Formats: sequence, C-alpha cells, structure tokens
Amino acid sequence: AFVENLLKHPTFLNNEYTTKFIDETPELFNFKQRRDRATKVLTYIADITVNGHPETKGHALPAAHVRDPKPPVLRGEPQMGTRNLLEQKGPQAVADWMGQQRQLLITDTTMRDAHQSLLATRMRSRDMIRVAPAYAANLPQLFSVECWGGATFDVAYRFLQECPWQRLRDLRAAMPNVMTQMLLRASNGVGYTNYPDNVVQKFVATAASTGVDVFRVFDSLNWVENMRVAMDAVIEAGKVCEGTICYTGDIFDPDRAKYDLQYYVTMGKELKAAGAHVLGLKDMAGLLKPAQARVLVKALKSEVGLPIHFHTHDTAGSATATILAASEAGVDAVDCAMDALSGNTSQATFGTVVSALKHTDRDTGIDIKAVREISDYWEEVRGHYAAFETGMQAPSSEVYLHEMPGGQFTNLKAQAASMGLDDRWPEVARTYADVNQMFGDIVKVTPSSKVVGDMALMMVSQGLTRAQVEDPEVDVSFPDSVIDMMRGNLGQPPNGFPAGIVKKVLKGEEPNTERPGKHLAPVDLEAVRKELSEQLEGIKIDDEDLCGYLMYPKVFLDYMGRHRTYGPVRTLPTHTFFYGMEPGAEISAEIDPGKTLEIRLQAESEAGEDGEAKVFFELNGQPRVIRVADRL
Ligand code: BTN
Ligand code: 3PY
Ligand code: ZN
Repeated sequence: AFVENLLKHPTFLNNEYTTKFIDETPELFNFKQRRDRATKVLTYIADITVNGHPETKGHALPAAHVRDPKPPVLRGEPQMGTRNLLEQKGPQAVADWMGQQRQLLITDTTMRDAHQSLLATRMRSRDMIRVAPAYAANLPQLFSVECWGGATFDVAYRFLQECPWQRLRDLRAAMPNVMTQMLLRASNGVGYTNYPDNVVQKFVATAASTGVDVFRVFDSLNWVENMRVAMDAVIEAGKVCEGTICYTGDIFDPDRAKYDLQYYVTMGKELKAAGAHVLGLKDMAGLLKPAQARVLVKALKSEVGLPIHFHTHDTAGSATATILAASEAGVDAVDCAMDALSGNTSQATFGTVVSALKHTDRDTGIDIKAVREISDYWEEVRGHYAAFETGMQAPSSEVYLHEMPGGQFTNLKAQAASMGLDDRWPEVARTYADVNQMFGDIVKVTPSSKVVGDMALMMVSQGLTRAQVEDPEVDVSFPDSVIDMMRGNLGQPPNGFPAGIVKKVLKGEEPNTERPGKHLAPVDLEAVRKELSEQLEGIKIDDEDLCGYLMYPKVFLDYMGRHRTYGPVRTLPTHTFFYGMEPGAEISAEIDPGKTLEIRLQAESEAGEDGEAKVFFELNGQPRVIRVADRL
C-alpha cells in the first residue's frame, strides 16, 4: 500500500525533479536543466526581494546593529576527543570511559534543541557549519554536539529549503574529533507516527553512516517494547545507544504515584537489558527539581549501573540548580546550550554550569573563554532570527501545571494565537493539564504531546470541558491525532489508556494494544527507490533521499520541486535568505567547494504591465537581469 500511495501522489505524477545528486554532479544533467544554478539562486534572491519571504513577513525585523556573525579564531588543530575514542574502541569503550570520568561531561545542544525550543527550529545549516570548526578546535572536551534529529529534520526540508543530510555530513566533517548526537523518536523516527520496522532500521543505518555517533532514543509513552527496533539498529551500526527515560510528574508527589522512583528505576533496568550503552534521562519539560534529581540520579546510578546523561529545560528557571544537584549525585553527562541560546524553554546556560563547577571536584575542564567566544558568535546569529522569537520574557513555574515540553510550548502558543485564542493562554494551559489526566496521565513528548495539544486547543476553541468530553451523552468530534493514539498507533502507556475515553473516542472499535510496528508490513525499499528513480527520469536515488521520502513523502517532494526552481539556496547568508537584498548590497555564496558567486544587487524595477518586476544584478562582475512575478 505504501508504494501504491507513493505512485498516486499527485505531485509525483506530473512533475520533474532534481535532487542534491544534481548539485553534486551538475555536468551529468545539464541537458535537463532549464537554467544554471547561479540563475536559480539569483531567481530566489529576486523573488524574496520583490515579494518578501512568507515566513518573516509581518514579523519583527533583525535589529539594525546585527552584523554578519564571525566565528572565533581556531586554537590549532583539533585535539583527540570522544569521536576518536568511538572510532578506535567502539561504543562500550565510550560508555566505560564516561563512567570513569570525574569531570562533569557536557553536550552542547545549541544546534538542535536550543533553536528548536527558542526559534521554532528555524536555524539554517550555514550558521551552524561556519562555527563547527571552532567547536572542534576550541572545545575538544565536549561529550557531544547535539545537532540533528527531533524537529530539525522536517523543518530543514519544509521551511529552510535545505537537505538535512547535507547538514549532518558537513557538520560531521567539520568536527572530526567530537561525537555528534541526534534525537530519535524510536519507532516514530523523526516523524509523528509509527513507521514499519524496516523503515526505522534503514533510517538509523543511513543516519549512522552519514554521521550520527550518539543516538538518544526515546518513546513518547515510555514503552520500552516500542524502542527495541531502533535501539537494536543503533547497536548494529556500532554507534552509542542512549536508551532514554522521559521524566514526567514528580517522584515526591503522592498524587502522581504512577511515576514514582520505582517506575523510573524499573524502566532504567529494562533499557539496560535492551542493550543501552548509556542511560538517557530526558526531562523534556523541565519538571525535575533539584531535590528530586538528587534522589533519582543516585537511585538510577546504583540500581541500573549505566552512565547517565541528563537533559533538561530551563522553562521554570531551575535547570542549573537541578544540573548541579544531579552533578553532586554523580550524573555523568548533562546538556547545556551556549549562553546566547540558553534559558527559558531552552537548556541551562553552558558558561554558567562551567563556571559553577570550576575549582570543584567536578570541574568540567572546559575553557570558559572559548565558551564565551562561541556564544558571542551565536548571539549575532540569533539576531538574524528575530522573526522567529517567541516573545517569552521570563521563566515560568506554570510549566509544573501543564508539563509541556520546551520544544512544544512556544509552538502551541503560536498555534493558539493562529486560532484566535491569544488572550486565553492560561485556559489552554489548564486544559492541556486536564487532557493529560483524561488520557490517564501520560508522558507528553513528541508525538504524544502533540496529541494532548491538539485536544486541548479543540476543547478551548469549542468551549468543551473535560466532564463534557467524558460524558457518553455529549457528541464530540475528536481530532484525528487523538483517534490515532487511542487506536494504539503510538503504542501503550503504562496500564493502557482509560477504557472510558478509548470507548468514547473509538465508538466501540477495538484498539490495538500490541506494538504498532508488529502490524505494519515492511516497505519494499528497492521498489520505492526504483519507482522514485523512474519518475525522476532515471536519476539515482541515494539512501538519504529515500529516507527523506519515507519519513515525509509530501514534504520531501515539495522540497525537490522548489529545489528545481531555486537551486542551492542553503549557501546564501541568512539575511539574504529571509529578506532578499537591498540596492547596493553585495554578498557571496559558495555554491560548490571553491565555486563562489559574488552577487551585487544593483536595482529593482517596478512591475510592468505583464506583472513582472525586473531585478538587476551583477554576478561575478557581469550584468544579469532576472524577471519575477510581482505577487504583492
Ligand atoms: C549575513 O546575513 O550573514 C550577512 C548580512 C547581514 C546584514 C545585517 S542583518 C540586519 C541588518 N539589516 C540589514 O539590512 N543589514 C544588516
Ligand atoms: C522532539 O522530539 O523533537 C523533542 O524535542 C522532544 O523533546
Ligand atoms: Zn529537550
């Protein structure tokens, strides 16, 4: 059925596409290219200059003082780091080494979770790749750099018009000594639904060979049974498997006894038995408090016996305190974001944690000056993304009420605003908490968090209370995501979903309570590849493109269609990408290694009777005129 759906896809039937393969080997395909790549990039700039970028229009502009970010000076050749250990001795040696270290190890999350949680995941590859050599040269003590997975995968294709695989490949090459890390939603891959087992396996193998070293694998309902396929694939690839517990509730709160200390210890032991090299403790909403962290980390350390990697969010302003408590209790590694992209719904502040531990027995050994220099770079970068700032001014303890993950909070706020519920946010937050209880008090993290959010927005917009939703006499039309989850398509929470709500949502249809992947037929990967290739006039479809398509068929094909028109726009400066150019402005774009376009925008004409505006450029000193439809 999967292949059939693919073939019936409307965009698929009547369009031609180019892939990044053409970027890499343009000479082979010149006969198919209507325009050369420089012209395509100029067309993009002209279009944005004339019509604006749909995502930044009407939003805050970068401040006038924001400059082109300059990466720090490199301090010599990269020293040996965790990646060298992984390459030489394998993942178990990395885990053993972690356990033997006295210094607190740190993962930098700036290139994944920080911008996912603060800037709607909109950070472009170019801004990451330019600073990556400074990470390798100046911060070789890092445990890892989290730079892939989670929401970054589909946002790259969907909104940034760039290939996520190319980002990974470039970052991997620029940081040869430090491990890269990704966030993987187990059987949900980097998507919002369960994929067939062989798709998950193919995705993991491809990510490993393109450049992921550490896989943080979690399940959105904490169901270890549903994590095995992904974990096994990571182990098979010889990479570090960080089997992860998602933390919810409060281990000290007798009203949340479902998620008590024993629950987490038991899950930790299950993950160890499933082959995890490292135990991830993922506090995606920032709910773990310092005193609880002390107890939880001690118990997991002594009863599970794996090195522990702790991830939290600063939504309530307590992340540093919790990290220091976890550090005292013996946690092995923690996640921080570079200062300029830390705090609020993002991670704890890197430089603050490094400074707090200086001259203690858990001194990180990291050079605080190197941290400040890299953070200064990120501060300039952040300035260019003003349009995606969420407006959150201060930390908020309200997170203990709604328990929204840092990556969802700002998203849901924007979604609420787009439905005209801007002024009813406290109600949305309370309803989110009610929905959680109605669903049986579940872990809320992508994709289960999205289901809870969809339900909460629906209830607030329709004025429905929990009691009404649960009342068998009241007719309720549930969001598709809720029906899907109650059918069992995201798996099962501890003790299942409450029978009453399942019955109401499914109207008597029997749910599947087994592992969803058990009932999904494997995809014939080679048949899909062949079909794609034939549709694309014989172009070779590599594993990366195949996986992009398998995760997000429509998003991938739309990306390919735009790529054909606009070419390698990932190489443009961020300001140009989002705002086009002003008359007299000059930029350069390296569209291939060693092939740099020098672009100057001379002038822009008003649209003529044909509705087309003319944009006058100088390309490497030669005049070029590009016509674009003026759609304003
Ligand atoms: C880059 O984006 O990397 C380089 C261009 C920087 C231009 C800055 S962005 C804010 C300000 N407004 C402008 O029009 N130019 C500067
Ligand atoms: C994601 O899955 O994208 C997350 O960040 C979950 O916390
Ligand atoms: Zn997170």
